[in-house]
Amino acid sequence: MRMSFLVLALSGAILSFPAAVSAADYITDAAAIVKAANWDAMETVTVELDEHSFAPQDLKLKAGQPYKLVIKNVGEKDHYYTASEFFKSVAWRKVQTPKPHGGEIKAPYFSAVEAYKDGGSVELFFVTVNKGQFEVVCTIEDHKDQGMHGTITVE
Ligand SMILES: [Cu+2]
Repeated sequence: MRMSFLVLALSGAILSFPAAVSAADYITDAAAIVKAANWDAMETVTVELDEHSFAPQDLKLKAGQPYKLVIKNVGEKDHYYTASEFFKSVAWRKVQTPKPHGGEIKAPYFSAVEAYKDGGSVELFFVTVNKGQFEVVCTIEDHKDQGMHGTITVE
């Protein structure tokens, strides 16, 4: 009797624990997740940044799926795609700007991407891991209040 009570108390503690730590963490075993993923099944999703919107405003992604997310600025001002919690919730393969004059970055996580005005784009390659709904904003001046906010939902 005493034993089963202890197990119940423990499992309650374990169940409540991941939600408390996941927001502050990033995906530490990203290399293994990226290596195991089937990149032939990669899906490409493009978000266009303009004055003052994200199109689409709300993204729905599947957990465990490899993606190429293209952040493209079709506007006349520089814009940010800041999704710090989402960027900590995926396994990163790389971030690149297009060839022939672009470059590539590999990093465990980061908080924001800026795409420059008049057609600048940044390509994000990752595997979705954590489910949830994450906020996206443009942090420049009053762009968020003017409409540059949205969500990324991973199901
Ligand atoms: Cu903006």
